[in-house]
Order: sequence, then C-alpha cells, then structure tokens
Amino acid sequence: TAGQPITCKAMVAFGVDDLREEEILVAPPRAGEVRVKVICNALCHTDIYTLSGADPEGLFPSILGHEAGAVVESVGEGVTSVKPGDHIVPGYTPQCKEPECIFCMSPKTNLCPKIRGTQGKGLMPDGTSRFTLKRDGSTIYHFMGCSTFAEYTVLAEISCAKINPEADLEKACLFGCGIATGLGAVWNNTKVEPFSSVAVFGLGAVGLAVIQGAKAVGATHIVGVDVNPKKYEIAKQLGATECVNPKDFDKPIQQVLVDMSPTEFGFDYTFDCTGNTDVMRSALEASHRGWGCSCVIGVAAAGKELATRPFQLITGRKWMGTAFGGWKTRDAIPMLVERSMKGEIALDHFITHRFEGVAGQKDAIKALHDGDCLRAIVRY
Ligand code: NAD
Ligand code: AHE
Ligand code: ZN
Repeated sequence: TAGQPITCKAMVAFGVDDLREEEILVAPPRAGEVRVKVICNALCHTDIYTLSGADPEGLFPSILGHEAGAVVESVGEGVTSVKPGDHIVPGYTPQCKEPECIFCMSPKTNLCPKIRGTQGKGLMPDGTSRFTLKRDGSTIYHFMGCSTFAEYTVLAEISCAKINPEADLEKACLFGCGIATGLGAVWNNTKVEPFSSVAVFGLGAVGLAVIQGAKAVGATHIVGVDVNPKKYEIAKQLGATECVNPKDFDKPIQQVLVDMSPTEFGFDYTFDCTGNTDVMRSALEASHRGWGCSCVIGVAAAGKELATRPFQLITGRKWMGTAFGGWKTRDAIPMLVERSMKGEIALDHFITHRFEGVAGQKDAIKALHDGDCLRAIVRY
C-alpha cells in the first residue's frame, strides 16, 4: 500500500451534529509525514464540542478524533523516528525537538508551535489535506493534527509518540488526551504538594484523572464537584474524600466550598474540567486566599469569556490553564505508557464502553452524552 492512496472507512463530520460513515481516500504521506492504521479511538469531550459547532476553529467537512492508538503503515521522505509497524499514539500538541524551537527547548511549556498554524486550518504542514471523499473527490479537513475517526490517517512525524509495542493500544490511547491531561495538570502545571486540599469541578475522565493524580502525590482533602451524582462513586474510589452537587445548595458553590475547606479560606488547588466559564469562575473563587491556584482545563465555547473581581487575584489567587497537562508529547506519552504497564498508573476504570467499527463513534457519542460514560473505546 505504501505510496498509493488507501480507500477506507471514516466518520465524516459534514456540519453541526452531522456525522456520517463514508468511504474516503487517504493519500500517501508526504515529506515529514506518517500514514497510520488507527486501531482504536477513545472519545474525548472535545470531539463532541467541535461537532456541536462550539469550537471557533471548527471546520466542516472534517474527520474528528484525537485520542487514539495506531500502527505505522508507511512513512514519507525524511522520516527517521518511526518506521512501518511501530505503535504510536498521535499527539495534538507536537514536539519538534529542534534546537531552534524556543518552546521545545524550554522546560516551562509543551506548546511547540511548529505546525499549529496549518493544524488550526485543518491542513497538513504543507497547507494541503490528505483526505478526499471517495464518492465525489471533494476535500475533507483534518482535525487537531490527528483525525482518528478514520481507519487510516496521516500525521506529522513530530506528532507521533512511539510507544512500547507490547502495550495494549486500547489503554495506551487514553494517554493521547484526557488522562494525560488530568495527571499533567496536577503534576506538571500546578505541582500539587502532599497534604494539599484540592477541589475538582467536572468528574469526567479528565476530572477523575486529576483526582487520581492528586491522590498519588498525597493530597489529603479532595472534593469532587459535579451536577451528575452518578460520577461520585468512582470519584471516591479514586481518592475523592467528598463529592458535592452544586444543585443541592441555594448559595454559590464557591461559597459552599470555601466553608467546607479545611482552613475555611478555600482550597489550595482547584481545577475546572467542565469547559463552563461560570464554573471556571467558581473554581477560581473557591481557591485559597493568599496562595490558591486554579487551573482551567475545560475548553469553552466560542464567544465565552472569563470574569471575576480582580480583588480575587489581588488577594493572592492565581489563575492558570493547561494544554495536554504540560506534557511534551513525544517524550512523555511513551513514559506514561511504561508507567501504566508497570501498574503505577491504573487505567482500566476509565474504559466504561466499547464499540466496534468506525460507525461505533455514534454510539460512543451517545454514551458520553448520556452521562455514565468516561471513555468509550471504538475498535476499528
Ligand atoms: P466529560 O463530558 O466526560 O466530563 C465533563 C463533566 O463535567 C461531566 O461529568 C459533567 O456532568 C460535568 N459538568 C458539566 N457541567 C457542570 C457544572 N456546571 N458543574 C459541575 N460539573 C459539571 O468531559 P471530559 O472528556 O472529561 O473533558 C472535560 C473537559 O476538558 C472538556 O471541556 C474537554 O473539552 C476538556 N479537555 C481539555 C484538555 C486540555 O488540554 N486543556 C484536554 C482534554 C479535555
Ligand atoms: N480550538 C479551540 C480551543 C480548543 C482547545 O483549547 N484545545 C485544547 C485541547 S482540548 C483536548 O481535548 C488545547 O490544548 N489547545 C491548545 C491548542 O494549541 O489548540 C479554540 O478556542 O479556538
Ligand atoms: Zn481531548
């Protein structure tokens, strides 16, 4: 198949909530690119967000999906870090590792900007797409540099994290986004210390990974906040000491949380894992007077902006955010996979649903909407 277009199945997003199975042609990888066979995909809320039309960068028609496990089918000119047969996890934040890249060379960030411009336009780094619709030859956009709702996709080499081939791809794929992000927000971005108090808003896979990460570093008070009580049991199993439902209170949830915090001055660390800007405000205002740190992880809809009284910051709270938990993709994903294989990072509880074939993506979306799904794995 190397050098030839591949015909395969994909779920194509033609417009808002209009996802259909189609036959597509996937062109061979060009210089610096890698064509991969996608083995499995885990649905992340961000895919639904873009399909809903809320993403200001969202493009149609496109192939969504960005949390996946794949096997290299062929490589383009100049590709040296992976070869056919290698197992990879695509990274939506690349890592070019070039000495000239001030972002890759900085230990402070993972935000390599090398291909971000074209990626945001739904194109490969040379400004073109590798996807066409078989039935009419029309062009389909890429998404987040991944597009894993397809049996085959093309990635930039710098977006491929090569992992241990012994790893179960159905688990390893979880490190392609949500779980790595939640853990990294705790370990890399906020650097939660032992004995800290932590409040986590939104108990989906991302929020639960935050709880897991906080427990692992020895946080002693971990409060989970969700409007869906179905999430409390697993949150408590992973380390939440208490769970609260904002709907159960007449006063703002930030006030409830400050009152229940160990010092009654708020939580040392708070995390938004909902994407709701009102919740982000609550999270900031629930953080500790003098030193509280609130981390935005959730992705907000187009047009939404943050608000709080600047007094909240003057009195010592910090507002920050994370993309992919601060992990430098190609270095970190293989390491996280190894740690999970050694039993240091438990993953099984995240996989609540399994479906077969690309069309299974529709079932996965329904499951995540229904509120008792953490990650639905679709095996192609
Ligand atoms: P999810 O849909 O599985 O979970 C979201 C949870 O938030 C649900 O349990 C829901 O009940 C809860 N929730 C919704 N509104 C709430 C409210 N007002 N108060 C309290 N809880 C509320 O989503 P996920 O896959 O876990 O992703 C979480 C968020 O993180 C999404 O916005 C996603 O787009 C974003 N995300 C960001 C990054 C990043 O790098 N920054 C990475 C992955 C995901
Ligand atoms: N395109 C949106 C923003 C989307 C966004 O913020 N994405 C997160 C990852 S979500 C993963 O599930 C991110 O890391 N962004 C960094 C980047 O470079 O995109 C918008 O608002 O325009
Ligand atoms: Zn994601």
